[in-house]
Amino acid sequence: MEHLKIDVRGALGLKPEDVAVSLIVPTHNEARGLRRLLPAIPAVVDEIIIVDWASTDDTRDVVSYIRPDATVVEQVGRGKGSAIKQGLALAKGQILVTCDGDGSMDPLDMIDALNMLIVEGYDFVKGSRCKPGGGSSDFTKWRAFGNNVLTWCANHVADMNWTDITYGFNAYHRRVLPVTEGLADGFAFEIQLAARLSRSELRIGEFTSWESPRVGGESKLNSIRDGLRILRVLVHERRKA
Ligand SMILES: Nc1nc2c(ncn2[C@@H]2O[C@H](COP(=O)(O)OP(=O)(O)OP(=O)(O)O)[C@@H](O)[C@H]2O)c(=O)[nH]1
Ligand SMILES: [Mg+2]
Repeated sequence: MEHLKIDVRGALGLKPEDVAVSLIVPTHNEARGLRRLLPAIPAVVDEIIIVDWASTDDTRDVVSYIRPDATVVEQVGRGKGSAIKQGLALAKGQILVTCDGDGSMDPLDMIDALNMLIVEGYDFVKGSRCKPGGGSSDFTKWRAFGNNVLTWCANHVADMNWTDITYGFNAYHRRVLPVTEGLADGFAFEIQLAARLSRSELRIGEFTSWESPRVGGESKLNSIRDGLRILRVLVHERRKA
């Protein structure tokens, strides 16, 4: 596939040893999603880390068949945020990208994110389905409403202009890692991180992304339970501000 050859770093004359890119993917029973995701990862990614929580499907076999070079680790804690923190701690790259394993995200979208980090000097960029050029074929009316409410609350708390606070496709420069310490272990992790970063001196931005419905398997998100947890974390962030 031609797009696999796209290499922001190579175009700048940089080598993997200058700017290595690690991709972290949290998974729980995502064999079908990984069959779509793994073959589409662009060549600029040097290291793939799958942080798996107790999968009982073929998740591990799919990884070892399609990307035998990937590292698969068993999650130590619980929750998506905890899996991401574990992956970030293991990753060796200077640029760290997180992406869901359910096949809903197009890893090619990370090219814009890498461009922003490597060329334009951003420290953290967050994928957005709500900026022009982005979108989702997985938004029901209720999901879009919930996302808008949480994005509005987060912006209110953090005095920022995020357009899509709940989306989990993010790219970090290693400099950002200290900010992740002590953040939530569940789905609130990414929202809390976005709130903290917006109060920091770090340079943050958004890249556009298109989301498809998950390819198979089951959602781990409980809109009400996780939405309430996110709101609680946002209130906590407001008190700290
Ligand atoms: N390791 C690990 N991965 C998790 C955990 N919870 C969710 N994930 C993974 O995190 C990613 C996002 O979870 P999803 O269930 O797709 O959440 P979502 O994208 O908000 O919801 P859907 O649109 O319904 O898929 C997927 O790759 C999940 O397998 C967890 O506790 N541990
Ligand atoms: Mg998903």
